[in-house]
Amino acid sequence: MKKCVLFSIAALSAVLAFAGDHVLWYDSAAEDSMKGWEERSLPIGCGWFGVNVFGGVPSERLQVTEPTLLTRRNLTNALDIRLNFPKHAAWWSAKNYRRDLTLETGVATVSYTFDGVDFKREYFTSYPARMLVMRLTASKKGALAFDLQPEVPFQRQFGIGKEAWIGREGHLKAEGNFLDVTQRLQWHNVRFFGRFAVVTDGKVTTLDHTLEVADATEATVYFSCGTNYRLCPESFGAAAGEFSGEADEPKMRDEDEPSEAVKARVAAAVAVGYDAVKRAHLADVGGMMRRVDLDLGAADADRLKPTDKLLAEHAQGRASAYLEETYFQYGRYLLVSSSRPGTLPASLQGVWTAYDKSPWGSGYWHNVNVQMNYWPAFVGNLAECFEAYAAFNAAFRPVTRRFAAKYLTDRGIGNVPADGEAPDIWCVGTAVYPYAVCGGPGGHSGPGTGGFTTKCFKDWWDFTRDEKALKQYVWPTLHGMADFLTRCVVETNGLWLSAFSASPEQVRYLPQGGWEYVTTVGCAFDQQMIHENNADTLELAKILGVKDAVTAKIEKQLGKYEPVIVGESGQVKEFREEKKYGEIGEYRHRHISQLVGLYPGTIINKNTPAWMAAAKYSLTERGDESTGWALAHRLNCWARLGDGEHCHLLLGNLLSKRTNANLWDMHPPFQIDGNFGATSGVAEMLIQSHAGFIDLLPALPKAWAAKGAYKGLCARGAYEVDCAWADGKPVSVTVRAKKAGLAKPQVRFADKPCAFDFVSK
Ligand code: FUC
Repeated sequence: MKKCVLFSIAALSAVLAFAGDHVLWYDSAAEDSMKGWEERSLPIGCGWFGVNVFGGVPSERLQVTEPTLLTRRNLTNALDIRLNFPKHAAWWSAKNYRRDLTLETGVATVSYTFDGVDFKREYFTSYPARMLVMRLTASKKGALAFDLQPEVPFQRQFGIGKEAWIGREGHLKAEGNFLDVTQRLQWHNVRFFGRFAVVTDGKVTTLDHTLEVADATEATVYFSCGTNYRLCPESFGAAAGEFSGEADEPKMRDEDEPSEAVKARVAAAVAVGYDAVKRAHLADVGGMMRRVDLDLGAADADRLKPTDKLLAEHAQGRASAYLEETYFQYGRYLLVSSSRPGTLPASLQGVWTAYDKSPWGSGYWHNVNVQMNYWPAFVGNLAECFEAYAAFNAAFRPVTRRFAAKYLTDRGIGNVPADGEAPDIWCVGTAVYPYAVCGGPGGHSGPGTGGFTTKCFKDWWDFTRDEKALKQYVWPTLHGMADFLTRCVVETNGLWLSAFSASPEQVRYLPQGGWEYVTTVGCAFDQQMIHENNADTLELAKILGVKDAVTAKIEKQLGKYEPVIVGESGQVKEFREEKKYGEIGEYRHRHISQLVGLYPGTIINKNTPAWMAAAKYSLTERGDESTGWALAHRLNCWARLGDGEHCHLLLGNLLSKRTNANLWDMHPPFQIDGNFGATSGVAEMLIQSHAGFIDLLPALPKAWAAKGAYKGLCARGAYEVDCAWADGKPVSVTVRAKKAGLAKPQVRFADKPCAFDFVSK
């Protein structure tokens, strides 16, 4: 008890205000550098665009990412907003500095005291208003003064030929209370428009490209932006990523220029005012975030510690349940902030990049990364976040039809669809960008990438039983992929094996030096994902009453894919040719592609104990050290194996070795998939539902066993589950049907039926 005395009243009241919520907070600003951006800036976002808050005292930097602002396969920093506070140049005189982000509200604040006056900046990005709102206040009348000064980074002259892809120009125009930003990126003819509007009780002066606010007590700055990007098959280009030159690259249309829409949004926000815009934002983000509560028994004292200190303690072996809860909710927060109906999906960096050329172009990588982004969506009660990916996938699918044909032709597989046949056939290789699909499977990743993708769609249906989504997206996506995958296999000794096959990015080191990707026939990744896709498609065909050439083919081939083979070491064989574990490929490769049937797939489950044992062997040999997302995939797999201690170890490794002070996951560099995969991994520790029943607390570690609870995690069959536990056993369980007419599900704990309250709809 005595210890409480150590906490200052100010710190305590700050905590009470956030009771129950999860807050990232720091007692210093992020350094104004790439390192500061990656490690310490705080991300807010509304799917349409993302913003990183640095929180400097003399000069605030708010870095804006607009996900369609690409310079040929490279997402680039859209804008840096500077708020300069000339009167606070002596930043070291600032007291009580705090910078925070509350996950349940999506509001970031920066506050400090200067010359006895309390200054506060509040920031949020509203999805309904498509707006960044900056609210600045001073505790003393007229003490607030700042300049608003945006900068368009990385401008370059327009070029010709190979130089054209970097051409970028930006213009600023300040007039009255408005400041407009126009940009043009040459390569895809991207036109960007952004508008700021300042509403204040002080004076606003226009100076060149700056708005100066003086003698104010409060000021609200609204900012919205957009581009002329259109999500449709034509935007993916005639050559769709075959790198054949500028002529084949899509160009956006001048007539879709976004300025009128942006101006209208800003005018609407100004008209309704700050309170109304904020209310709508809180209802939106709060509504989604508060669907799920997780209580792992966090210590109140941990709420009082800055996030970077908690993280440092965690790395030294003092696990913090509060940090673990926060990290779990952060994955949900990042998805809510980066992927919404109507926006682009969450990319490799979500919707945040400050780079000129971001790592892997901030693309959508289909051999694990983009799927991982959506693993927490369904179990985490955020199904609508997946709509952005579903719409994106629907837009690029038609473009891949000819890649599917080319893939089959190039490899002499036959089965090439004739014109008019197989209207929804599609395929996916690895990289897709907003303006390009980079070919079909091949190289380092086999056609199983498609089954890996359709798994998300099957989960969408399973977790929601949303019939509209089933007809509009789920069925055509699975069916078209089944059409492709059933053609990719050839009959070999009674089995149907992927004629070209590659376990994503597995390499073989050559005796003469160097390395090559391992390519083969029928490796586990492809066979498992072909099996899962085909089985899922057949299940849906039965629901929809469809019988056609594709389902006939599946019926002929399913059961002959041999998705799992146990090898001489007792491992799940990654390659058919392998006898002992690790004979072929890197022993501790980051990808665990031979285990995709364990997670996110379902064929390796409690009903297949021999395969579970083999999966455990392979996972153990693969090791607990890897890149961020690779640890997250391992975490999900260990949860499926029911090993809570191993899960907790991996969660610890992620937090202590692959997590920045702002809790962003590090591949390295920053890649958001690890955040999302970690969130789904924690959920998998607490609830699973892939084996025909709801399995409660399947991988609860000792550290969380004494007492805890969750509310609102989801299960297949369209149920929401609340569960409180003590001494590692459920003490109160409620299952709510999300749709009318659903039957009571089977619920188990430790393989035995478990009592629960059922609430039908
Ligand atoms: C896959 C991974 C890499 C990286 C890249 C973006 O290719 O193998 O590790 O995450 O995607």
